[in-house]
Amino acid sequence: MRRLRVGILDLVTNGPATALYARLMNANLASIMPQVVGVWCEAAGHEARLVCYTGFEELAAELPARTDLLFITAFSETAQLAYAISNYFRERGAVTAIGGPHARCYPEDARRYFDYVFGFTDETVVRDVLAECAPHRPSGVLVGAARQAASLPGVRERWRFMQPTLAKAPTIKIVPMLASLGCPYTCSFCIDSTVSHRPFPLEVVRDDLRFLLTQYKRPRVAWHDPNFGVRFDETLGAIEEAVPPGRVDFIAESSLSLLSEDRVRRLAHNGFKALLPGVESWFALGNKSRTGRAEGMEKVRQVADHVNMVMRHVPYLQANFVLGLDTDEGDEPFELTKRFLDLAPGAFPGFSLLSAFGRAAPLNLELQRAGRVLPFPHHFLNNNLAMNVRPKNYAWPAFYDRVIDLTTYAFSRRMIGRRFLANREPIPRAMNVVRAVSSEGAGRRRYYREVRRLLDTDATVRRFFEGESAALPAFYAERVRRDLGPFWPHLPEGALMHDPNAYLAAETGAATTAPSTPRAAAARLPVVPSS
Ligand code: B12
Ligand code: SF4
Repeated sequence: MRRLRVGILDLVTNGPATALYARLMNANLASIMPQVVGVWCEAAGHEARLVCYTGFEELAAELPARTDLLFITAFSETAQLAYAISNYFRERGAVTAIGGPHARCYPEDARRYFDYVFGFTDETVVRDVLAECAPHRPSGVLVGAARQAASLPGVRERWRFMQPTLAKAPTIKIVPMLASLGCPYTCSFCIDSTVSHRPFPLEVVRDDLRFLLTQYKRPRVAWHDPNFGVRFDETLGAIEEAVPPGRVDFIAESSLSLLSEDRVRRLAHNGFKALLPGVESWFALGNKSRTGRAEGMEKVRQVADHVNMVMRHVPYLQANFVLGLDTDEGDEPFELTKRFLDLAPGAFPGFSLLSAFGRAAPLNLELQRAGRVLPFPHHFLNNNLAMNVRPKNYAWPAFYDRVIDLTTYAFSRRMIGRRFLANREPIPRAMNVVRAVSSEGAGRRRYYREVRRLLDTDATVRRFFEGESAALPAFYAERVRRDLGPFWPHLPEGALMHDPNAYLAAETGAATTAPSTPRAAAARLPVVPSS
């Protein structure tokens, strides 16, 4: 067997970062899978080195010079950087592979720039690729397991790969963990709506928590489970068995519907310090927030009461909203969100512009069929730099006016002050202020204002937004060039743009080796050259 020099690159961001919040938090946004791949590569007898790019490193200097196989983990917002780096390494003789949200959402596009594109990944799939490790050009192969893995290496095994990244976090260090994959719910906008729930063996969870107590006096853990609350009693039971109450601080994403007061009390007792429920909209998705058929102001009151109840026990809560959903029309949805902020001033609002991430969700097929998905470069697809779905009920200027108005309200001095007073503990208070005055509040408002100005003054921008022209306005191209810096010249020809309807094309018969949905892939996809 050839002992490979394997490089693993975790792209947390797509260019140099400066914001204070990024300085504090980016290293805490590292993904679990690059660490897992490192463990599997070493177990297979190869040499593995992981680099996590947080925006503060000199990336070109950090990358391993001599690499046989390079794995890159990318969100769509880091896709262009990933494509450029892949090209750079391929020119130097390496074979390249991509995994993560971008590979799952845009496999047809990613295979143009990588030799291997990973879907669901388990140890066998990685070993197959390590064994073959061959170039596949011009079109890479799609590899993946038929379903999510039943378990993944835990913190103890990943520690060697995780530690150097945690060392980059200046104050708060957050360890990423998983107790499950997939979700039993079927929210049509979600990547996990077609992925069955796979709870992990709780023995690994218990062992990891005990291990962490030997490493940190008071560890902080972020659960990356798509919906932590699903196997509530069993997982909490495992936590209670493994660690004394309150010795570990936890952060988790959970739908509000799973957070009854009894459960919230139990979470608080066990050290849960932050929860990130999705509210999404006042006119849809009531099943996620336990509001049933309630809509409009009635739903606002119910959700605010629920959030305030949670915050009586758990000190930090981020309530997530999607702006621009088809169920929204006129001022009302935005005004209702403001009323919610008045009624639940302690919650930090996380706003996302409606985005269709390729084949992430069944709903995207409908949007592509309706011709509503715009070809914004992936670089901007992070839920706020661009909205790649033309809104059903708003003209663009009116939509941006409302987004700016809501962002201004949510991050006004008055709301920052009310949020500060409504939170009790020092870290949540400080975190909320930093987020509001840094990239998320003030930064986004500035950016939205610029986009709004361009909608009036730059015809190329307006035509692109209206879907009348596919020519990328200079404003966007220039930003990618700036972010990619020394890697910009390595971005392959054509790699700035993609086919926004590739998912629909694949579903309606155009050739592809990608599974149409994760569940439709009945068997492991072999490592085969593409057509
Ligand atoms: C947990 C989570 C987070 C966490 C942790 C992020 C992280 N670095 O891992 C936090 C809260 C920090 C977060 C932030 C963001 N997130 Co997020 N997040 C999720 C969530 C809920 C779960 C993802 C997860 O970790 N699952 C566990 C892993 C193990 O499983 P998996 O993702 O299915 O991965 C499998 C394969 O893809 C493959 N794989 C994954 N990575 C790799 C890497 C390699 C090398 C290989 C070979 C294979 C491989 O193996 C896995 C097992 O089969 C998903 C939604 C969902 N339900 O999946 C959104 C999701 C991934 N997030 C999304 C987005 C947009 C964001 C943000 C940009 C939002 C924002 N504006 O802030 C940021 C980006 C943060 C960053 N740069 O790191 C999108 C991504 C869409 C896209 N195509 O880019 C998703 C899909 C949600 C959505 N809107 O649909 N997120
Ligand atoms: S949005 Fe949340 S509850 Fe709905 S399918 Fe996705 S992970 Fe599950």
